This record gives sequence, structure tokens and C-alpha cells, in this order.
Amino acid sequence: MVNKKKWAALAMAALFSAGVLAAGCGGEKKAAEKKPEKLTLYCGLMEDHMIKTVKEFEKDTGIKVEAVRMSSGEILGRINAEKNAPKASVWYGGPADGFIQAQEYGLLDKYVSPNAAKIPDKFKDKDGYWTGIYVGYLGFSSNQKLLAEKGVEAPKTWQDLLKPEFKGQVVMANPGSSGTAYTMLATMVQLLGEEKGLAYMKALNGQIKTYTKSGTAPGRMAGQGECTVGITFLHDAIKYREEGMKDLVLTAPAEGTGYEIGAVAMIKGGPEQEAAKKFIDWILTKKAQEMGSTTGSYQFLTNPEAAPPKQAAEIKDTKLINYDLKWAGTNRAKLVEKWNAAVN
Ligand code: S7P
Repeated sequence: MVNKKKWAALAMAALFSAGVLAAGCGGEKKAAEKKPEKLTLYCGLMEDHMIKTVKEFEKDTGIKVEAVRMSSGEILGRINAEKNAPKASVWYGGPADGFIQAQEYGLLDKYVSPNAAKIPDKFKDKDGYWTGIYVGYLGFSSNQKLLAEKGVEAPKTWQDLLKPEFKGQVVMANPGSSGTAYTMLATMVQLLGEEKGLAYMKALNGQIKTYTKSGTAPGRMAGQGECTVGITFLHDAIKYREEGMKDLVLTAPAEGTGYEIGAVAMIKGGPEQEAAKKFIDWILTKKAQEMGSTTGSYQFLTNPEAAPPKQAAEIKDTKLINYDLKWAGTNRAKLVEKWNAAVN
């Protein structure tokens, strides 16, 4: 009798565990199959480009997107402040230097999209923390009318920016907030070495009219005649000129210039991981990369199947330095601090 009871109890337990397991598997399956419904992202690109991306992604996937445009330094600060309870799941756009710093702070999750296989190795992180989506070259955007009034030519070298004619006439962004301006700071230190690079930034500080928050503003200011020269990514100046700022002229420093690899990445512990993966898969496609040019964003593209915007042809021969992205990303915080000390 005792034995019979024992066997009955064992059989019940076995049935119960099987039931729980089956329910568990079904539950997991359901969760895995559940279609992601929403995505929050932080974006370092121009607002119109961001809005277009969001619209098209929502149309293609049915995932509702909330997107906030910020400069690189702001995104980095925001995801760092939110690291214990992340609110966004994707960092979309902005120079990869900031992504490298975020990775070092443990703020990114690895994600190797199947679509990243097409992207050449030089445009992506070897460990899968970020993937490059576009490339932009740094240069000078000058106002032709103001140059003519002063009787000067558009700057052709970094040293030209120190000419007395440009005193109080140069605008750049603050390297602490802006990915564009940090690319410029890292470029000067890579070109001249740390001591001379920072001395150059100090001398340039004497020429600066104002430091803006975002790196896209100096080109617009030059286009509107608020300053003679803006230090910007050159594709931004092409956009402004096309939008009607006809006095803009583009030049690039003969010593060579730095460039950005604009990136996308998953934010560690973000609340919408499946949607984030879908977004990254989608943004690497030919269609998504080519879409930028419909809003006047003329960066070079990283997907070899995507056609580069024809508007970028005029800057394709810009002399580039061998920009050390890894170094720039790893040294970002230290270098910004040194820049602050040099100019203040
Ligand atoms: O979307 C145009 C673009 O130039 O904006 C980014 C640029 O760095 C502006 O951001 P910051 O305010 O952080 O400087 C570039 O990544 C992009 O090509």
C-alpha cells in the first residue's frame, strides 16, 4: 500500500514537471515569436534624416519608433546616466569615436547583424559593438561674400585659419558636446602630436567667434553670413548650399583631414532588444543607406551595394589622414579635458 502511494506520488510529480516544462516551452516560444512593437532610439544625425528613417522603418516593419536627436557627447552622457535603467535601445548615427568610448564604459551590447557581412571590415568594430553606416570628411565651409569683403581666399590649410583676417570669424562646435568637433580635435593631435596639436587648438581659440553645441551649426552660420568660416563635415555644407545658402564655398586642408565613420549600435540592457536588432538589420540595407540623400544627407555609404550620392563627388578626392579611430575613441575623455584646459 505504502509503495503504491509512493509510486502514485512520483507519477504525479513527473506529470506536473512535464506540464510545467511544456507550459514553460510554450511561453518562451510565445515570447520569442511576439512581434516587437516599439523602439526608442537616440540619434546623432540631422533631424530631417532621422525623421525620414523613422517613417520608412515604421512603414516597413510596423514597429513604432520614438527618436531623440542629440549631439554625440550628449548621447554618451545620456546613456551613461541611464545605464542602470536604460530608456533607449539604439544609438543611431554620429562618429564612431563616441561609440568606442561608450563600449569602453560598458554601455553597448554586441550585435552582429547578418547584414553586416556585406559591410567591409574597415567600417565596423571587429567585436561587433558597432557597425558603420556612412563616412564623412571634415573641412571648411566659408562664406564667399564675406571672404570677398575681406579680400581673402577661403582657407586651404589648417594654418590658414590662424591668419589675422579670420580673427573672430571662425566657428566650430565644442568637442565635449559634438562628434564633429571631437573629430577635428583628434585630427589635429594626430597630425601634429599632442603638444603641438593642443597648442594649435589654443591658438585657434583666439580666432573663434563662438563654440556651438552641434557640429552641424558652423556650416549653417557660415552659409547665413554669421561667420566667415565654419569647421564642419563637408557633406553638411553641400546640403546647406543646396537648400539655398549659395554663398557657401567648400575647401579642405592640404595637410590632410580627419573623417568620421558614422555608426549604429545597441544600447546595453535597452528595453527593446528585438526591435533594436531589427532596426540595425534594416539600417544596413542598400535601401536604408540610399535614403539619406533624399533629405540632403550626402555622406559616403558603407554598404557596397548602395549607390553613393552623386552630390558627394565634388569632395571624393579630399586628402585624408590615416585617422586612428581606435585611438581617438579610447582617448576621447582625456583629450576633451586637455582641450578644455588649453582653451580656458
Ligand atoms: O547628419 C549629418 C552629420 O554631419 O551629423 C553628425 C555630426 O557629427 C553632428 O553631430 P554633432 O552635433 O555631435 O557634431 C554626423 O555624424 C553626420 O554625418
